[in-house]
Amino acid sequence: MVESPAPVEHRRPSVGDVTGIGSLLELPGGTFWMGADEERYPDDGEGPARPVHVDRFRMAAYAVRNDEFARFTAATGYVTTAEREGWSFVFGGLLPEDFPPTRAVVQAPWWRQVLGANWRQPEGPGTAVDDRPDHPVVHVSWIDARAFCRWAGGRLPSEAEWEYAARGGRERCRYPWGDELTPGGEHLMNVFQGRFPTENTGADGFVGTAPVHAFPPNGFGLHNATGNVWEWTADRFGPSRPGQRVTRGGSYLCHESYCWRYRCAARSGNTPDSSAGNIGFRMAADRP
Ligand SMILES: [Cu+2]
Repeated sequence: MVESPAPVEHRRPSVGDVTGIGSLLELPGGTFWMGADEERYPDDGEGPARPVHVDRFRMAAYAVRNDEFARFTAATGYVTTAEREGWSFVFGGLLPEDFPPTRAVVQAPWWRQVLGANWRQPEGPGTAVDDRPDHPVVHVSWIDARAFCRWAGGRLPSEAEWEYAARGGRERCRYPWGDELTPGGEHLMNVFQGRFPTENTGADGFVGTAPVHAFPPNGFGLHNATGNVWEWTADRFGPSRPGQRVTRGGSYLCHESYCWRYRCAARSGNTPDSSAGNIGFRMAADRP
């Protein structure tokens, strides 16, 4: 018996341009509790929870979609880092059984270095995004994300802005809707179900990426702040990971057994020229 989830309080601010690129919401800003005191990943720097102020700003309701990124590259001729370098990281579980041998990441063998993988061909040559225009663009580096935002008249969110927006006005919760992963048994984001990394049941409806508007929005109107794809932010990770930029939100590959980072406070990072099939971004902008 699946009960409907507890109603989520919708304090949706005035919606800006919901049809344009990034569908920007106008967020009021204020002081919120950033971070968490969860102790599972002390090196990530999630804690301690502390009050942080953000000024009013605009934040996209969705991650940038494939069709939006296509408009950018068509207009500018922009070539992404993965296209220039000729490869990107693809989750092995998304490749066909007879896929030619690839190099794997030693500490994380489910990540395969696939020649020809990029945002146009997310699982390598022969794949395409024609059937997923409304899915988040992936295989984009921080450099690519910044270039898109500049073209579209926005910018990447700061890490604090990202978390403030992801929380949607709720205080000190793990997830944008509360503390329970699947309230009443209902899936509210796209993460990994099954036994990571070999058995992906897709119980939430998705094995790979989901459309950016899948699942109900949070209290500010953001969809898929947690889950689906990691999102680049403007900020540097800090001294423990020199040179890296912060990513937030976790992805369709997060599973409690291995990467419990599909929480509002969770942090990760990567070098600005890195790309993978589970990293995208969401655009922010100043308020006029
Ligand atoms: Cu993860």
